[in-house]
Amino acid sequence: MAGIDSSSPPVLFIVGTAGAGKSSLVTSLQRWSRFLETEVLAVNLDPGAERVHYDAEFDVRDLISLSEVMDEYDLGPNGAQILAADLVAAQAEDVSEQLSSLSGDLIVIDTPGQVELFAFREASSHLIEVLGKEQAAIIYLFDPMLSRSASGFVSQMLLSSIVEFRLGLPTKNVLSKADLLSEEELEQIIEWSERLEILELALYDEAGGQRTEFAINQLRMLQDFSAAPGLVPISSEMEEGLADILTFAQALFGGMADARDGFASDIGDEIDQ
Ligand SMILES: Nc1nc2c(ncn2[C@@H]2O[C@H](COP(=O)(O)OP(=O)(O)O)[C@@H](O)[C@H]2O)c(=O)[nH]1
Ligand SMILES: [Mg+2]
Repeated sequence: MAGIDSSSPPVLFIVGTAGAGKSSLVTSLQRWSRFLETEVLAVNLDPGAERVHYDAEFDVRDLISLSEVMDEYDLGPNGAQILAADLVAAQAEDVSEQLSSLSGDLIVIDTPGQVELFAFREASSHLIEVLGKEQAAIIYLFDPMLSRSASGFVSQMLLSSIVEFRLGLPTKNVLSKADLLSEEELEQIIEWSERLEILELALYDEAGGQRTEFAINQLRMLQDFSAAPGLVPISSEMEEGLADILTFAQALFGGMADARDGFASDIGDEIDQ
């Protein structure tokens, strides 16, 4: 099979709900890394993207055009997105062959607008399988506005865990567009991510006992499994927190260019258990 061999760059899938800032993060990671000695290659797997602002080494829109899918199969935009995701998967071998010919330090992959198109279609698991699970991880973006309420925050923790479980890849949660939050809001959200008992109190105030108990019990269990706990604030706009994403990748894959061959991740092992 045409899987990425061990000399190919590791892969970060950028995942999150619609408008969470995925495409912007790919753009700013690429722009920012140009000032470092790290070559970040961008890949677009969103057939529905109107336009992207990064230089894509590979762009799925070269294979599949959403408007053509709509015309050919007589579908509206939603149906066409779903079919397009499946059409991409049918070409997973081709896609992975093209990606495996890339050389650089890190591949960052922009995923379709709606998280379920990436996480819940058979397509993506197949693509990840073909690309090679050993060298891949997820950056999961939290929406800043939704994160301001305890229930919104908890919902995203649960959703991120579901995506992690579903795709079976180590996952790092990041708080997207942190520049849109006040200092107090930011502090509170970070505290929630670090101290479950504080989050529990806030959720209790907002949602009452029964819902809180349900959610907190789930989170407690999930936390025991989390490979990379905590939440890192980032801003693509201000180019803040991007180093933390590279640090996560480095911890996981070894020192990128040099130590990549030594990657036999503890984190990956934990997830497999
Ligand atoms: N203030 C601010 N806006 C952002 C940031 N990142 C993305 N956005 C905006 O959020 C909107 C959605 O971003 P996009 O990257 O297209 O989201 P996607 O659907 O997840 O790919 C756009 O209007 C972006 O300009 C950020 O770090 N700060
Ligand atoms: Mg996008």
